[in-house]
Amino acid sequence: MNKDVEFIVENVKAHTEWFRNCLPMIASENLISPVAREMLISDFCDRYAEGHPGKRYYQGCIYVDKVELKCVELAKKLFKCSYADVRPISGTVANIGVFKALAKPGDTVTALNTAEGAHISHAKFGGAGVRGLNVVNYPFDSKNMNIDLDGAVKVIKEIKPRIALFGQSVYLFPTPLKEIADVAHDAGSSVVYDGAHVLGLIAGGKFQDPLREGADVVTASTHKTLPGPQGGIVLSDHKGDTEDDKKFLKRLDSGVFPGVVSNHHLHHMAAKAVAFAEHLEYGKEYADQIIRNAKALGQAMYELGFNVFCEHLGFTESHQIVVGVGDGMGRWAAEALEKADIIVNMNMIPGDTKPLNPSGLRIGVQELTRIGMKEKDMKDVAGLFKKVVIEKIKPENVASEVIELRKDFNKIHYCFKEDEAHKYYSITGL
Ligand code: DSN
Repeated sequence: MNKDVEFIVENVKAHTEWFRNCLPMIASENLISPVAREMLISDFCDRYAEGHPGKRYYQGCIYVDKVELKCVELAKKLFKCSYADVRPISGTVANIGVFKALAKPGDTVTALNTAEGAHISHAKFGGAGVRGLNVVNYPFDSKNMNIDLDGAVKVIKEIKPRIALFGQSVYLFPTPLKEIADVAHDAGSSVVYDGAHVLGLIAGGKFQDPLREGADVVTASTHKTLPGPQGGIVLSDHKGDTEDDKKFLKRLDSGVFPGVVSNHHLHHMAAKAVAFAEHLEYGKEYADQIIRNAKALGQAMYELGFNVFCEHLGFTESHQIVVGVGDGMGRWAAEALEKADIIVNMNMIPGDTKPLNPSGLRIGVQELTRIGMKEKDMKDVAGLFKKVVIEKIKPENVASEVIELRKDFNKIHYCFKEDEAHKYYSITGL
């Protein structure tokens, strides 16, 4: 190896060792299972397979096709729908593909503002802008940390957007989708729900079910509460049973390929298939424990004096809680916690205007749940947050307590071969 390669390997190893000993609480991350990880390092990672199984532009796809057909079948089963495209390589790519399918440059999409929880791909400066779309924001109810229902209905009736887009990255409570979808359809809009953060909760039957509540399309990434590989997905329950509906599905299909991917990432596709199969088996139990843990962490931090949002609503119905840490103090808190080996992200909260100097933290418990933590452990975690953020104990001194707590959690749960995670110790953060 030369010096550059040694440098890269050393740093990946150092990162892995760090994450084996820390509390990873970024709400958009998770650990894939041992079998899914094996798929990522398989020969699939070296190959090409544009198009669909049986209609490829390349030879050599005999086994790839079998896996991809299984992946689509599992996705349809898991999400109870008739259409699944497993090729998008990220949630943002899935969104841009759907924007391409359902809107033209110059059209308008309605969505929440990023400062109030929307993903950057919903914004003019992100994916929506890439497709040349104008974005009009729904009003936000910051007391209840949710879309303002009456305000959103008014905006949709007035604007008649090509796409009424929903779903959030700061996402505590289900969107009142049932109440809005009919209005959007009457306005001639397609209803698109970005379920990236809550996909595993939806599949586990513990959050809202957007395809049953009026969404024409669900887009998502596949690696947050759904603990799959980094990647994206497009889902719909449109059946293609009329000529117009057939055209709708054809547009969705070509929005993804050739719209936004040429070769999809076959190793990620195989790992998605494993994650879907495992979630069919364990998803209900996993989603249930995630939400219990998030509520327990909210309660424990609240009792320790933190400004945990939405106490009046039980803090959360998802994997996240949001905590206000004082005007412009989000960066300080996140950096101090990092020094204590507690990994979270600073986040804007309603009223903030500076993304790099916000006043809140977004905290996710899906990965701690994945390594086996339960409600009682959330109390310990809350205590560590208090030491760093409220008592302002030197974070480096708290780190040893984090390592001590983490010591008992070194398995990946809610998947097959959970006892074989040790085989991957050199390449996983476990
Ligand atoms: N920006 C990511 C998040 O953390 O929510 C999702 O892509």
